[in-house]
Amino acid sequence: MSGSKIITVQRHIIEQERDHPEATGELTGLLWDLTIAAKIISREVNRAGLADILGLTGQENIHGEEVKKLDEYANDVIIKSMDHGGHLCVMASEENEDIIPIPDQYPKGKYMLMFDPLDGSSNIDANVSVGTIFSIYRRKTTAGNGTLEDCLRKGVEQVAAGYIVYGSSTMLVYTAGHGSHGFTLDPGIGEFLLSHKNIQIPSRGKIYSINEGNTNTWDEGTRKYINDLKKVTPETGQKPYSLRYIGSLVADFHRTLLYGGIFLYPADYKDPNKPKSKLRLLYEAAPLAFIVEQAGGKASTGDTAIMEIKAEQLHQKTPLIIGSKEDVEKYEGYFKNK
Ligand code: AHM
Ligand code: MG
Repeated sequence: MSGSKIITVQRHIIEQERDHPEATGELTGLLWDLTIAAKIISREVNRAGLADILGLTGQENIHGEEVKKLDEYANDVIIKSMDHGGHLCVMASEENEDIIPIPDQYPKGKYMLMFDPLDGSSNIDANVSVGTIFSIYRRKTTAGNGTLEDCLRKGVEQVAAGYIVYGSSTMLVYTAGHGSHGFTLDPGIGEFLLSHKNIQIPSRGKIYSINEGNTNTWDEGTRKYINDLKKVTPETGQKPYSLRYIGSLVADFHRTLLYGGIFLYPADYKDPNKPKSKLRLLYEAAPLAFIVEQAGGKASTGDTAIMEIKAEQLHQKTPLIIGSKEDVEKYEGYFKNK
């Protein structure tokens, strides 16, 4: 490979900003700091077994779930990597109940960062891929510390979003609103190198991804949709879809983005008057929705575009149906007619 073909993530971010003269370079700095945090987390995830860092801390996070040591570690790494750069005015993490202020001694910037430090962490002990998801907005307030109001936003207002999947290799996928691009970490040189330029999700896939153990809690539309995916229709030549479900959102989403198809985490209708969702709007659904839309796909609750939902609470949850455009649209048809 010739040297000129090697595009590091920082070169890519800088070149994207250069194409937009209004850019100040601050976003470049912010994303750069994030890639350092990602490399540190990647190193730790990869040697988790060796470092004997696995296991529960015994504490519960604000959602009442047991927290693994690596979750805390990843959360700390991101907060400490991002709090002093002068780019941010506030942060919010899936692991912290309240917003995370920028310490007094550091300058405050015009962006805010929301993140899920280590999603899918219940899989870590089985060596299954986990991931970090992030989302960046421009602040609404004008100076000083950012506020909760700055964080309660609509997905369409995102400036950038991305995820890092710690898998057979570590990959970073991000968008700043000009396509979704993927980078693979070369451990030899410690750099993320452009490997998936301008990702385009197939308009229709052959794979569905859902926790099918929850069938009895789904709405009728979802049940019928999933059932129909398994049907063979010789007239149309449709073969049954294949099921793939890792149970690690970033890994399931990454496969869906590259191969096409649909990932679903619908609401639980055990109590039909109080449907319950699992995934978080600000840390999980909205950033992945931004990435999938930039790749030509779609993200929906079944009747509303994820990107159009304004968060009312920091830890708000939402159904998430995401993937190939035609697959998601077909699902919406079933959901609305249930
Ligand atoms: P987490 O943020 O506590 O790790 O939970 C989110 C995870 C996602 O990674 C995954 O898509 C989902 O939970 C799996 O849930 P389930 O085990 O109910 O299928
Ligand atoms: Mg999560």
